[in-house]
Amino acid sequence: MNDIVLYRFPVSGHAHRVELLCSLLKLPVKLVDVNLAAGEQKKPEFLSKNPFGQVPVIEDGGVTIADSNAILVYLASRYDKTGTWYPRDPAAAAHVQQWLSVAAGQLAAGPSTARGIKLFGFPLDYSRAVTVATQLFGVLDKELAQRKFLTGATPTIADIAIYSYTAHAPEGGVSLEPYANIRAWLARIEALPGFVPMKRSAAAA
Ligand SMILES: N[C@@H](CCC(=O)N[C@@H](CS)C(=O)NCC(=O)O)C(=O)O
Repeated sequence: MNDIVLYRFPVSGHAHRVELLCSLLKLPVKLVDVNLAAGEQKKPEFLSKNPFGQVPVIEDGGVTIADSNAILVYLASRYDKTGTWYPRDPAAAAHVQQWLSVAAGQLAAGPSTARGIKLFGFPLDYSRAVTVATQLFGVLDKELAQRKFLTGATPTIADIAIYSYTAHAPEGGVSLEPYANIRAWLARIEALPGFVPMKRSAAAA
């Protein structure tokens, strides 16, 4: 199998979730760093891969896919022979999709945005981001009191999509101390064979 090319930014949680799934599935991957600070993602060559001008994007043979959650669906559907990472059963698949929507919704607007404001100076509303993060983590902690992973006893791409920005929430000034079930779940993911971390950034003051 040829390398899957992953266009990423080393401290992007959206890109990390793709790198993490590739590693867990033992897929050969070539990482290509895109210099977001220099605006490389808005240059015509990159826009031809993703017209929204964002990482992550993958190229797999002749297939180009943008959007982290779409990439997770593609990789699990194509390469996970066990069928557990993105289950085919309609109800199980819908439960996974529910968390992918949370990843693109509350996780992006909450912990990810708070981190973006603290680390990169995004001109966005910090107190709103913290409110969304707090609401999300309250729900997540209750859900994870009931099962080992987000949709059941084994991990799926739902867990991978939610993992990176949750684990790095303290970098955005959102503490995980109040959420024992979330912290136990993060540890379970970090114990999976093939787990790779995202580079830590200095925690926000
Ligand atoms: N919905 C997209 C969001 C990706 C995203 O927000 N990427 C950020 C890095 S974390 C990016 O490329 N930002 C650069 C820009 O928007 O110019 C996904 O899930 O892949």
